[in-house]
Formats: sequence, structure tokens, C-alpha cells
Amino acid sequence: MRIIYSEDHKFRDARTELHGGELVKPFEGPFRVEWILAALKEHGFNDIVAPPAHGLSVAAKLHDAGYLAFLETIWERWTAAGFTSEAIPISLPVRRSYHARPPKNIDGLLGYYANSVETSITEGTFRAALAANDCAITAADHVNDGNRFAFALCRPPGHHAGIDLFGGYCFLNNAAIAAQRLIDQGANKVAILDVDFHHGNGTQDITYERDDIFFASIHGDPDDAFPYFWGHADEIGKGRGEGFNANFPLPRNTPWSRYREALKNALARISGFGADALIVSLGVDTFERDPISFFRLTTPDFRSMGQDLAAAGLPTVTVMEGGYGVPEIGHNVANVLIGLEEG
Ligand code: Q9C
Ligand code: ZN
Repeated sequence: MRIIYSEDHKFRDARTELHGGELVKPFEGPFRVEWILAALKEHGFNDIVAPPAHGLSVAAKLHDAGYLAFLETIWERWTAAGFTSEAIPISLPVRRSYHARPPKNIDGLLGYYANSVETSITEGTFRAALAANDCAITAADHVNDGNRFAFALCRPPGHHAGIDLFGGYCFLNNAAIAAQRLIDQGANKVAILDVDFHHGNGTQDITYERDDIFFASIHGDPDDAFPYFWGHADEIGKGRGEGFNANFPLPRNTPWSRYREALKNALARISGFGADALIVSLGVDTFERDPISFFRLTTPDFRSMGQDLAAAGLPTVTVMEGGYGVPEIGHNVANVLIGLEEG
């Protein structure tokens, strides 16, 4: 399968993440992609291409214009305000902020567009996010050209990025961008299946009122896991999108056997939807040794996951999301791709 990868991911290299009341080295860093690439090469994935620049025209159909302008200019404005360290939001609209609108003050603006505050914005962040957007679009184009599979090795990840919200290490929603690209090129119905440990709240936000994109997410129960305020089973979509959103929250220590039941249920829903294509939001933070998550999947389980995903029988664009801490994330990603090609 073709791998779409841009070296520009390296421009996203924050020094700090707010974690446990301290600014620590981020869990989401360039080393993740280095581990994944090394494992992919080891497993014989040699068709690795860089994407052309696609710009923001697809993203502009999904994200708010003010939000995109914010991402593009925040670093300039932050440094112009005299700040020299990384940009971190401190004040967010919350319950009963009915009057909230984008303020002109830089601290106000940062909070307005944030859904959480662990994610520092740095000088190269937008450039890297744009390269991830390019990977997602190029992968969608590869499948649209008649290939069964493509893998967008996106970094930074995207599934926590909402219509006008960044956070959870995400800025542009690469999976939704890939889905939109397929629709723009003629697909009528696209399913996004999010197997990252965390609920794909950004993708849900973007697709919640749509009936041409079915969104399913299998994740740590929000009662106990980030992003806490989205991902419950009763979130089923709204308006014409009602019935086109499916959440599968699971408890601590979920092993593959139980995960697999949820995966089968999600795939059955997708089959009932009648999708023309499948986007997989692939996080391997469901791994038993992930430092910030609490499922119990093993490295061989990811191969089974790939086989189960392939059994849907759909053209499939896999988009990289999370997976942290240990070099095994590379083998876990490779195993999903191997399973896809087998299944
Ligand atoms: N400081 C993705 O997997 N909070 N994002 C984690 C540890 C944020 C995860 C708590 C987790 C974001 C793409
Ligand atoms: Zn995650």
C-alpha cells in the first residue's frame, strides 16, 4: 500500500505540554513518525511518497474561516504581543458563555479556539498541520484513482480538531479532510471509523449534522478519558445527521476480545449505511503500554484489527492519529496495514 508522508511534520516540535500541573516534553513529537517510518520500512513498505501542496480549499469546507485565519496567523500575533515562549490558552468560553465571540485580544482568541489547553502552539505548527492536510488529500486521491488502500502518515494528528477548535494535539482534521476530498471527487457516502483510544470529538463536531458522512468512534469511556465532554453512546447526530453518528465507549483494561465486539458492531453500522469508501482514523494508543491510555491491545491484535477492517470490503484511506511513548507504535501501525492487505 502506498504511504503518503511529508518531512514537514518536523516543524511541529513543541517544547511543552501541560500535564499534571507541569510543563513536560510533549507525548506528541517528531520521534513518533520516525518510529513509525522505521517499522514500515522494516516490514517492507517501500512505496513512500511526499504529497504535493493542496492548500486549504478542502479544509475550508469543514473548518470555520476565522479559525483557519487564526491558525495561520497566531504565531505572528503571539510574538508581536511580546511573548517569547509557546502559545498556551488560559481562558476559555464555558457553560453560559452565550455571548462568546472571537475577541481581538490574543489571549482571548487562543482560548476561544481551544477545546483543551495541553496543546502549545509553536512557530512551525501551522506549516506542519498544512503538510498533514496535504498527506490526507493525496491519500484520498490515490484511492479515488482506483487503488484499494492508502495510508496518510499525518502528523500532527487531526481527530480532536473541530469546526473552530484545536486541542488534543490536533489543528486540522485530516480524516474529515480525506472524507470531504472523496465526496468532492464523486463519492456519495463516506464512513469514518475512529479507532484511536480517544473519542474523535473534532470529527464528530464536523460531521454531526451531515448524512453523507457516517462517523463511528470506539474509545475510552469519556467518564474516565480525554476528551471527557464528548463520546457518550447517546450522541447519535443531529438534524439530517441524526442516526449517522455512533459512539462505542469502553472501560479501563479493555482487551482485544471485547474491543473486537465493538469493532464488529461499528462495522455493521457502516455496512448498513452503505458507504462508498472508508476512512480509518488510526490511533494505536489502544496499545497495552501506551503511556496516556488504558486499553490492553497487543502488537498481534493490530494485525487482526487490520483484517477486520479490510473485511468491510471498501476502498480504505487510513489516516494516522495517536499512539505514544514506545517504539512499538511503529510495529502496531505496520501490523494494521499488513492486516488490511491480508483481509
Ligand atoms: N497529558 C490524540 O491521541 N490529554 N490525542 C492527555 C496526558 C490529551 C490525545 C493527557 C490527549 C490527546 C490524537
Ligand atoms: Zn488518541
